[in-house]
Amino acid sequence: MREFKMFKNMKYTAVAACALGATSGLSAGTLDDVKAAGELACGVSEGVSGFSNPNSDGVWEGLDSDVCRAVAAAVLGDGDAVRFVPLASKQKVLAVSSGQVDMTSRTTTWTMKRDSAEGVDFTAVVFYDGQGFMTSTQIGVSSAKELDGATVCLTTGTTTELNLADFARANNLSIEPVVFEGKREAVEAYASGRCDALTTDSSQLASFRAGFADPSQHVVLPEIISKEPLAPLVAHGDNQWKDIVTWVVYGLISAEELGVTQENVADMAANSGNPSVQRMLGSSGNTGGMIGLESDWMVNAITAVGNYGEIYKRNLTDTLGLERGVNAQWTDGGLLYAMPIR
Ligand SMILES: N[C@@H](CCC(=O)N[C@@H](CS)C(=O)NCC(=O)O)C(=O)O
Repeated sequence: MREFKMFKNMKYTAVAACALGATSGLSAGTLDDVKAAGELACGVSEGVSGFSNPNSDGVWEGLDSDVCRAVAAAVLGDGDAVRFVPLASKQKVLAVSSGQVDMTSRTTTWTMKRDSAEGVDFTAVVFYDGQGFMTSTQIGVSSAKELDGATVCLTTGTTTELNLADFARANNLSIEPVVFEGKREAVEAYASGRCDALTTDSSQLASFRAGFADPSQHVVLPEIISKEPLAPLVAHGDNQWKDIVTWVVYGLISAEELGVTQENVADMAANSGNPSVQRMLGSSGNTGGMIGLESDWMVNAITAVGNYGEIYKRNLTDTLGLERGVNAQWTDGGLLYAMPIR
């Protein structure tokens, strides 16, 4: 058996980096609440570049941040009317079900347990992910199946824990999880050599690796051990609000499919002869009215952040080098298939 550093029976209990604010309680009228507040309270991560991460000016960037902006633009006509609320993994479901935030857009995997038993609803998948492993090149493994006897850092309250246990059992490996309260603690512990490997969604591994002083000293192993469909969350029980967030995401994906971009959206709204474009942009019928919004709901969303492909390119391809892969449109062999706006 390979020699790994052993941290058996150690459980690091660092304090979560983000405090929960006061909860406003459940509301059946989130749309009215958001309008009255004049802003969308959107739960995001503690900082994952490419998904949600504040830049040096404190402006939140990333695909998940842009989904928050798109919803704010569709609902309030202003993509900047977002209050970003960073949440540790273990807080992300409760923050929605308790009404502390209006939604989360935060690398959260759609699972049956969360959807059925934890007071939240998932909306539409924004990124198809899967769990992977990263190790230091000094460890010298090239497959996750060589991790017998290894310690693996992860964050509590994530899907990661069960997946890791399943993977270890299925492959007859003895893997010691080292569990942390927050992402920062887990990543820092891994970087400082306290674990042999780090496990989480593979997109996050790419993000964390890119942030290391010398990324070439870390390797993401080839195995993907789970399905992690990531989707924004809303509280269970407010169907109109769920419809709004769901259809804004489908609108962003549809816009890419229909060739509507941040640059051409105004022109398309005025001049497109395509009935699908006309319906989405409110130049024929009133799809916005079906969900309690103005007819220009998607014009505002696309003006604020662009279509899904533009959002993906800006945040994930240009910065982290992530290809579209399974997150390509269904017309390009991927899994993105927006329900029709009509
Ligand atoms: N998709 C996973 C979450 C993955 C996740 O959150 N991972 C840890 C990895 S260290 C984390 O806290 N990431 C940073 C963050 O989301 O703030 C889930 O829904 O449970």
